[in-house]
Amino acid sequence: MDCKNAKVNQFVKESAELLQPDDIVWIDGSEEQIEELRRIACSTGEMIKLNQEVLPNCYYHRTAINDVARVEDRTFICSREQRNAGATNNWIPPAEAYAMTDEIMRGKMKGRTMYVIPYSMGVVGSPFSKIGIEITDSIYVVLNMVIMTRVGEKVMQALGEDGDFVRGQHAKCDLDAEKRYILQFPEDNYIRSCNSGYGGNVLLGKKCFALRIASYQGWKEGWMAEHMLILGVENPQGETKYIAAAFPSACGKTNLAMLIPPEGYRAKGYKLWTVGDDIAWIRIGEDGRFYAQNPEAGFFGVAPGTNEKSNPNAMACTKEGTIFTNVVLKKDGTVWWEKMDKNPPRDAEDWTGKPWDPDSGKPGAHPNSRFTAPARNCPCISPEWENPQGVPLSAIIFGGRRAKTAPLVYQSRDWDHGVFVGSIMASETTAAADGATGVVRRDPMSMLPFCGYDMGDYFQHWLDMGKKTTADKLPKIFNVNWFRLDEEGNFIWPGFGENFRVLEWILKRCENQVGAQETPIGFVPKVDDICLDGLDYEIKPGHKFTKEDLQTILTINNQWWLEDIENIHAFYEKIGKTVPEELRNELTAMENRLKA
Ligand code: GTP
Ligand code: SPV
Ligand code: MN
Repeated sequence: MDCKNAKVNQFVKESAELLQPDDIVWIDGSEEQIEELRRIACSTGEMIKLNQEVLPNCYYHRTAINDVARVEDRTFICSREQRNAGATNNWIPPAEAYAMTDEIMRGKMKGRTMYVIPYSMGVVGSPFSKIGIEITDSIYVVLNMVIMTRVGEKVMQALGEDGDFVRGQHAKCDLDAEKRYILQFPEDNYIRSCNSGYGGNVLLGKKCFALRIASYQGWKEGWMAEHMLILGVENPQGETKYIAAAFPSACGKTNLAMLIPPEGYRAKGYKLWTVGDDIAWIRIGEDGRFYAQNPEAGFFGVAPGTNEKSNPNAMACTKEGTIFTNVVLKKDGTVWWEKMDKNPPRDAEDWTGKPWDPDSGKPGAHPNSRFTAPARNCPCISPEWENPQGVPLSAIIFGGRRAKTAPLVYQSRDWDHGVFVGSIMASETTAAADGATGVVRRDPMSMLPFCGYDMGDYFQHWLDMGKKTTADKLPKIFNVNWFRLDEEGNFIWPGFGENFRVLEWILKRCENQVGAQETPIGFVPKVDDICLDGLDYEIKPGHKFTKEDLQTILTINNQWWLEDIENIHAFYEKIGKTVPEELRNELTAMENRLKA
């Protein structure tokens, strides 16, 4: 590929000097080149070609056993001043970070090929898209980027001779967990990743660029990069309203983004459309409304728990052109994961490549095993998903995984209160990141691991965005929790497709078509306003979900909330002086209402 952009050529040259590869290959995005890379990856064992009759163009990959999730404690925001990374991010001064990783990465591509991937986040050539160049020595990364972003020649053309881009360098090195670093340099538009081969650490367009770097760019340029799905709900009159929702990793974004409404709603003519499942770039349009765009082109989805009942649309996405990572590999060249169906395969290999005994009590697929599937495969992909302007938002939803305290759904009183609701989000940790799972931690706007600058400044940016338009144009802000448990640890709410019942209430609230109950934390539905028609769910054998159960998960327990408030105070203290006054006042006001 002929590159006329001097800055790109310079970056490639510098990278080659550092990494010392035997060869340099530019990814042009052609089917021939991609096919050749698949062939090489299969010949070295990096990938396995799956049963092409059942899963055409699908491949299988295993990561190293010590390299299965994002590594938050090894992820750094290398801003010039520590104050700009803020108290919730790890920080190393940029000069030190470059020098340290120069040492780690020097010469690490000797005997290897260096791939140069020009990619666009967002539709190629749209004024709202941004371009990146990723350097990598992993064919797995190249093939994933081909699905997750738009790559190749057309991107170079859009970049032109002088266009600017985000520089990303990835080298697998020795997959040494002690020398694994995921570094973002927001002021330099630069990303470095070494000693990992796992998704979120190495597909640099995703969390590193489209969230950490882009959130910083959005702060400077007056827009927002958020860890949000985007969906459209079409009503029987054919009107579509759009919603964006921020849930932490492995807390239900892909599932909500692709849900199938319950039968009763479908019969009336309701439809759900997927715009994106993980990241939203949000700008204010000329009409003053908030427009959300999905910068990605594929889904890097959690495999376990995905099945024909919970998420048939996601299952359909994975039938062609998909890469499966760390799932069970069956003898017939197909794949399996926990809860795919009730027939775990015998004679299969687990995610580590060992023969797997389903009765061993050990999972066959890693809990953070993933599929990488093209968005175009999605049966409910929105006709608007590639609209470069994005889609206008009626509502923004925050949500976490909370066994107690947070009700099924509540609405904030106004924008500023909504920002407060996002800032106090908390969720139990999941397998999507290294470390203990099931621990409740504060995760504001589900951006704790992804915000590229100071969290207090980020809250202020949210407040400022609200001031750029009039109240009637602002999306209404809600909070949901699908994960309330009973005393025995069963999910009380049916979740998945049944979440549509909550979306209906949310959209009715946006249109002023339904009332609500005012509580110390915000507006909660009256129990009769969440439609339960046709719902048939057993919380546990012999206990069908009833209106009383709905009442339970809609009731605000002041004591639980007051306990939570202690933790929120501590979190705000940790962020420090940059927490906006408005949010501190909201916290005091909520505390007073709860004590009253
Ligand atoms: P990331 O890709 O890590 O950002 O995750 P995500 O937010 O897209 O989460 P995803 O939709 O993949 O769901 C993660 C896990 O939560 C899966 O095991 C799902 O089965 C489960 N899950 C999703 N929605 C629901 C729900 O409504 N109720 C319950 N009980 N579980 C759910
Ligand atoms: C997440 O962890 O939120 C993901 C998966 O979407 S990863 O790309 O690994 O970050
Ligand atoms: Mn995610």
